[in-house]
Amino acid sequence: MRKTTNQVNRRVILQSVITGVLALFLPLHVVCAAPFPTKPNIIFLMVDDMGYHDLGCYGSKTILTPNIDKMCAEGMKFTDVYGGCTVCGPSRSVLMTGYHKGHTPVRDNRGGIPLFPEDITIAEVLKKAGYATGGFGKWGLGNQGTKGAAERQGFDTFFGYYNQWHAHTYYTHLFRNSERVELNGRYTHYPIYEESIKFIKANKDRPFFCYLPWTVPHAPYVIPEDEPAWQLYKDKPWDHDSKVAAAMNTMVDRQVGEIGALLKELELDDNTILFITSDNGASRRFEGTHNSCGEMRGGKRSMNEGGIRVPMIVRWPGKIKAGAVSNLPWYFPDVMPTLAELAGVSEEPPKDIDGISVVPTLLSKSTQEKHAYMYWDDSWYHNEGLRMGKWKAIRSNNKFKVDPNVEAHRGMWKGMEHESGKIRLYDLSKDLGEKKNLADKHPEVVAKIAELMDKAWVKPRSQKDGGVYKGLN
Ligand SMILES: [Ca+2]
Repeated sequence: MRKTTNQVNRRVILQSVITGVLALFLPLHVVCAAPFPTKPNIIFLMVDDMGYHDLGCYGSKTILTPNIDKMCAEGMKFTDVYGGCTVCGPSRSVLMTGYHKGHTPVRDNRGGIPLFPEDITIAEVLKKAGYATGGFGKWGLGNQGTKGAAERQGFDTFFGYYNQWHAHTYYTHLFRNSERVELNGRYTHYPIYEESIKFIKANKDRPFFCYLPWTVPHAPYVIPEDEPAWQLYKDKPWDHDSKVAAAMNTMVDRQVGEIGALLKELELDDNTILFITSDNGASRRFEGTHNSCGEMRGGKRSMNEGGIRVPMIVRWPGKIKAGAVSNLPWYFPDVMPTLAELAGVSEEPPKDIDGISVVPTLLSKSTQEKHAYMYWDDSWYHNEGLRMGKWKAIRSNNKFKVDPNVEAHRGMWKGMEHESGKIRLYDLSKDLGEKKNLADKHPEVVAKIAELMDKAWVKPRSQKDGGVYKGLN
């Protein structure tokens, strides 16, 4: 790692002094436990509803993402990473808490269901490790002013949408630490991006966690007429939404390039680990234009691969091997223990979380612990999903009878495939499209998976809204 700049040197000196002082009071093994001499900055970019195949480096033929493709070539590309859920809110709950969808506090997607004070978030874990914590985009885990609000869940500052339904418009007001901010007609993504940049600059001399749950390319498909990315697509012979979705992704790509340039300018590049992912599968497959889910079946809200498998790029110059590709299956519960290990506080996350740190894989070590299985459920289709090695199983509508609010959604999805309680089984090594149900051929695998699914899901606490949010105010 380069330590040639004043900024980095100051930080190293400061941390050495702190470590030295701590060494006077702590047992030797505690002082030696920090795996990285300088705590890396962490930028976690999670765009919204972007499909697995919507980046050039993941096979897109129509969407231009040269900056992200370059980041991918300079870092590690994961082929088998999954979001926390099929939809926005619960996926964020899984990400923030390290508990999978059968355990995490926020299970439904109505937007205002809050985290509680006793819930431990990634931001709280990193704050304890001395990180500045900032979030910019869509929170979705508690309305402004509630105990679930981001600034009461470990973030020094949060700017953006608190209730995710508010994020269904790009011309509105936003909130900063629960205080309303008028934007006077600006496209919301611009100030969200600008605040992200300000946070990085303001915290260049100390470790920071910059959480970027940006709302694009989530619907509605609107973008300013003078946005440079729009100029690249506005005359394409595609339907309007295909053009705007492409422009939204290319806009993100430009901004990723700008963040990369800023990190170099601030001489933070070598000491910053950057994650790029999406919160769930593509909301629209854009068949015939972008083919956002490729050969995978389903999309957002589906328990098939198209609904939960997401791109994941991790870049850390000098630490992560450039151009590496990993097929390790992992998912959002793993982010908390991974970031905790990077920050040198592996003991901070609750002991019973479902995640496993993937730091050994990031550093190309052979000591990676693997999941016996990964589990999801959704609260809308009442499907459960489980991946165990090559096997992927989906069970429909087995036991979600508890919450009358959830029950109310059921009518919205009449006509869906609901073979109540029956497991469908697919071999992902041969059938990524989940077309051939092998359940009848492998009853022993099905029985094992049914047992795992039964154990993985516990009844959620109340999924009621926080009670403060009224419309968009
Ligand atoms: Ca989403």
